[in-house]
Amino acid sequence: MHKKGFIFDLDGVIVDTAKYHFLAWKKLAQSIGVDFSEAQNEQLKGVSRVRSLEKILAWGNKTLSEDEFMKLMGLKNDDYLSYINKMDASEILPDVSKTLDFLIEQKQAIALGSASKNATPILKKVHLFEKFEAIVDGNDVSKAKPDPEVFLIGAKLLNVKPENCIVFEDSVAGIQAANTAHMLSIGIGDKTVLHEADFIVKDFTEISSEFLLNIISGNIEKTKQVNS
Ligand code: B16
Ligand code: MG
Repeated sequence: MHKKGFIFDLDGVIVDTAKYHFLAWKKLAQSIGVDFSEAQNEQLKGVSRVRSLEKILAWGNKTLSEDEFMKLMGLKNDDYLSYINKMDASEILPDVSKTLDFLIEQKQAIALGSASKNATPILKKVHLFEKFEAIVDGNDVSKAKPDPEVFLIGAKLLNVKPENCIVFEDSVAGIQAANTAHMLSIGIGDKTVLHEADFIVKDFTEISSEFLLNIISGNIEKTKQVNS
């Protein structure tokens, strides 16, 4: 039997919490007189909470004391959690559950590879927690995407070699992390943004069982050059 490791990003792949991050960061940024665009917001996807605030402050040419920085991170997270607390299974993105169930039926190894420190409560909220053999999130890594650490830990926990792993990602940083880890990268979202991915789809409705079976049997290989 061919066993692959399928590693799913969370925000923007399984659920659309990217929109809640955007709302919470936007409000926080406005409170300190900084504005940023949707294009700039792409750069916040997949990166850690600390790095996100550092980027926002740089865009607005602001500097803060350590205490103020920590306070603003707390305020952003409180606001973000107010959205998360209202989530339920209806927020799972199209065909994600179907894909997870198909892979489980095919006896494939499944992990979560997210930068979020809120990953476990979110998965529990939408009732997907039990589907994952391993969960690697922002509490487990020291280096944020595009560093491959999160996915390499996932592969290790699944006991699958990195080159036999497949990553579903909506962020540029996450695609770069998967490529650096020598994993097959599948971008979920916009083709122009995620062009570094081996394959790009709009969402899971464009991922067929045949495609997954071809990956499992090794008929589909990496097409993109790996970052050095
Ligand atoms: P938290 P992912 C990432 O999750 C988000 O894309 C990113 O925007 C966020 O800053 C990061 O999690 C940290 O999230 O503040 O909840 O710890 O896309 O890697 O699942
Ligand atoms: Mg994401």
